[in-house]
Amino acid sequence: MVFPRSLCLALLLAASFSARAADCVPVVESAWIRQPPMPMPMMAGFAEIRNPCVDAASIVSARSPAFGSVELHETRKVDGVSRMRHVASLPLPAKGTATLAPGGLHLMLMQPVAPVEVGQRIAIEFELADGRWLRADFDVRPPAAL
Ligand SMILES: [Cu+2]
Repeated sequence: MVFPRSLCLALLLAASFSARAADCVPVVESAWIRQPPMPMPMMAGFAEIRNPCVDAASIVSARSPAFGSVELHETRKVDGVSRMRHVASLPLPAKGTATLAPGGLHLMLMQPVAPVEVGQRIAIEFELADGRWLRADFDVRPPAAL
């Protein structure tokens, strides 16, 4: 029995699309850590997390070998005063991007295991709700960097 060529092509395409959906992972880009202007027990990390996939995802935790504790935080102005709150999960819409930037969502990096120097690259991993992990290297930049 011979399949029409167009049917074969359709089956191949269907197979590759479903594999792509399952294998698709969000990507961490433009990742950096702002070194505090003076030695402090915590510093902030920023990045763009792009989700090129057809399925939405979310980040539920983060960790780094360079820090004892890593949390997702959001800075908000309440009555003119900047306050930070812990964020339980960070949604990554399908084909969308979540931005961690100064003044908004950020990674709070606490309990550094060693002094963090400008120019270093620090590995941070993000846990997705489905159990997969994203890994990224964060560039340490001087305090004035925006
Ligand atoms: Cu914070």
